[in-house]
Amino acid sequence: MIDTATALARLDADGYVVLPDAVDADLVARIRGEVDPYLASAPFGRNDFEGFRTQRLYALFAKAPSTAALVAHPAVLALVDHHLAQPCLLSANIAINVHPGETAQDLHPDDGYCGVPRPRQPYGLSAIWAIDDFTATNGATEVVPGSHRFGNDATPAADDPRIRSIEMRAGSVLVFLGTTYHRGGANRSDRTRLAITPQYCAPWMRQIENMSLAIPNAVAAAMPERVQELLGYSIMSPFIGYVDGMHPRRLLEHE
Ligand SMILES: O=C(O)CCC(=O)C(=O)O
Repeated sequence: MIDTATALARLDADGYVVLPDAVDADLVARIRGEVDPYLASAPFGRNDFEGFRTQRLYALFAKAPSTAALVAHPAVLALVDHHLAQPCLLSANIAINVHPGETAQDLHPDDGYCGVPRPRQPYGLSAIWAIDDFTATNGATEVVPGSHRFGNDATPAADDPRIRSIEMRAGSVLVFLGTTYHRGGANRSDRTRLAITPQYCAPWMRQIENMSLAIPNAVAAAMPERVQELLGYSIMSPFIGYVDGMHPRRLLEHE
């Protein structure tokens, strides 16, 4: 396992880092077992970004509670906590199953929706966990190294020669800054490519998934305290996130 200082140095230099074999095969199998029944009937995406040959499962804790171990993985949270104001939030937690024939996504940064001009500090970080091995042909995520420093006038082209395919074994995780340009790759293989992608954001930003409405209180109540905080059962000082003047965690007390 790469230590936190080395991982932070790589994030700073390249805008991304891979933590190989960060979870074991048992957890990978458990997560696959939880998502497979949903994937059996999940539709393909509704637009080119979601992917016309890609299935996505949203509100994932309600379907695959074992993904909490990925979302709150200490090695990932060490990187997230270093970069984001606290208590940061879980912006999204999505299963992405890329089918054969899928084309590459548009290159994009994940925190671009904040609208703050670049170059700038990241207001989000993303993790992409390989549940299948990621290969250059099966739709492995692609990144543009160093693109976290690009200004508004330097959006990389779809065929930028710097694009790098992130090949990694199942159980490994790619972590990148919200400012880093990346995309899901084309799947030219004959197998699907499954990933789980938690995305984290600053505590003052709106979450991409409306977590407190998407995840039932009873499901949130069963999650570790750090996951509850990430979902939004937390207060940013001095009082951002109150519910009726009280800490939102009180909503979980009687579940
Ligand atoms: O599936 C992937 O590898 C990346 C997906 C992605 O970047 C996104 O949907 O925002």
